Amino acid sequence: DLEQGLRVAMSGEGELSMRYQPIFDANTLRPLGLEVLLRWQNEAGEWISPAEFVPVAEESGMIVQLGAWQMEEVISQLATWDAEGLEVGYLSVNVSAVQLARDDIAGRLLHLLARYHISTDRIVVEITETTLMSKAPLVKSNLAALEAAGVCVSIDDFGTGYSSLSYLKELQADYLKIDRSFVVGIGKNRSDEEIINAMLALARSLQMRVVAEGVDDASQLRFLQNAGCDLIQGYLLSRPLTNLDAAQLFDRAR
Ligand code: G
Ligand code: G
Ligand code: MN
Ligand code: NA
Repeated sequence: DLEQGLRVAMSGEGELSMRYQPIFDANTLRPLGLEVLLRWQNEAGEWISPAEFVPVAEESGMIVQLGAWQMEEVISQLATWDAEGLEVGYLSVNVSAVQLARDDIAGRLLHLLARYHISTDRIVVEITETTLMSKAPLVKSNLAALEAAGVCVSIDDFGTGYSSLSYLKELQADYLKIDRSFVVGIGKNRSDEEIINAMLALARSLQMRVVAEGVDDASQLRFLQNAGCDLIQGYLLSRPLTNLDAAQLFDRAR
């Protein structure tokens, strides 16, 4: 089954890999950073979505080992890019609530950043609204330690969970990501457009920068630029890339 397959993938080499989706300045359209997205191609050659295997990894607790492995991989990748003189900006990494609740992820990350001489503000930790509201002591202490060290925090899939606005000011997150489900409504659904405007106003008043996700056509981009959105991510500007293609994109943008 999936759990057993994932166990095999984690013990071996090559089945698990990372893709990097660029995040662009909404106005200049220069790439400013990369979101790290996990990919799994199993022994049979099938691609299994993280939407499918991350929950399995969470339920089994494997996410702790998986997340720790991934963190090491991406920090060393960032150090390699730095050594090559490539300015890829920041890396935005999805971190599961289970990882935050069961692992000293803050200590682990800060240790890696020190070892590879990378400044803390070049890492963005993406969490969901549910994570933000967690009362688990380790979740709270991890987030506080990350924040205190200058690691950035981003609220992913914003507007799709049980948002409690009071938690937004408690954490002082740096970024808010407007979920794709609102972006698809641009030009089609007046209430999606109004919700996006309200999210932008809220973020502005809390001094958060806003990333719109899943932007896949030019009219969506135009709407978001006019509405004052800061950052754009989506297939219109770039799909998730291999490390080599991501490096090329930033090389060209120099
Ligand atoms: O990349 P894709 O659109 O297939 O991702 C599907 C879902 O899996 C998204 O919700 C995304 O946040 C999540 N996801 C992708 N990569 C990672 C990862 O490295 N870690 C965690 N925890 N979730 C991820
Ligand atoms: O939950 P999270 O926001 O981390 O999920 C990000 C996922 O969204 C990535 O797996 C990525 O493949 C997917 N994605 C990114 N841009 C687009 C887009 O423009 N259209 C669609 N359909 N999916 C996108
Ligand atoms: Mn994300
Ligand atoms: Na999202």
